[in-house]
Amino acid sequence: MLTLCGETSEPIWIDFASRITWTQELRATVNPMGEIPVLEEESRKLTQTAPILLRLSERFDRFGGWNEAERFEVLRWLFWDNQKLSGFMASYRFLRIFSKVADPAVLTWQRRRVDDFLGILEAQVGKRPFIVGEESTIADLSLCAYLSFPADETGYDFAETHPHIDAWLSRIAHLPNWQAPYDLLPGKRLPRFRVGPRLSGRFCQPSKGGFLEVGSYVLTTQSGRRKQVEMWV
Ligand SMILES: N[C@@H](CCC(=O)N[C@@H](CS)C(=O)NCC(=O)O)C(=O)O
Repeated sequence: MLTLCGETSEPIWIDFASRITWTQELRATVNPMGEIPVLEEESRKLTQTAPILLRLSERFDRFGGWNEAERFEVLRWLFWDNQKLSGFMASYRFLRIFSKVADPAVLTWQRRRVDDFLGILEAQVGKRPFIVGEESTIADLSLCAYLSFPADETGYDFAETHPHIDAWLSRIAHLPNWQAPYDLLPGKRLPRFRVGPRLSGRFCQPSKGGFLEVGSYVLTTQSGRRKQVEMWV
């Protein structure tokens, strides 16, 4: 939102993967709700994306809708997104991509819920260019957030499964100053490997399926010898 408004901001990387949001220190000093994102504004720390978006929309007089009916729609979709689409998509992506202990039954259940929510979004953006009408609003920015990650992270190839969502995401990506998440956010994309390094002519699969991460692995060669390898991108 700040970037779309032509504003500069300084991103601060935090070690989310190490569960920093679970620490008392973060809750005492940054956000008692134990969540990111946080927008620091003149030493005030603002949290929860929907009120942050509303505040920025008011401040910059952008993306807020043109009349009362549109502003009501913006609120309606923001609330829906927080509870439903982004709410589920965020944890689905996290469990699917980053968790080593994701229960397949939970993933299946989440996927079914996300499928349903995407169907609702597909119908909405099939009828109008943006969520509430002809122009983009913060409802679009909220709803597109988790859908703007690469397909191997979302688990959806929208061009195949949801052509209206795909076209809507493309309209958003063409807004002046738009930047995709990995161009905007600090930190590195987690490297993921569908197959590991070749050893003795074989591909090494991670023991429980899923993806290998950079680090140190013990591999067993065809001759049965164990070998320590480091994996880098
Ligand atoms: N409703 C919140 C959701 C924020 C949220 O869930 N953030 C995740 C990271 S994307 C988080 O901090 N999770 C920490 C946790 O669940 O322990 C918002 O819109 O800001």
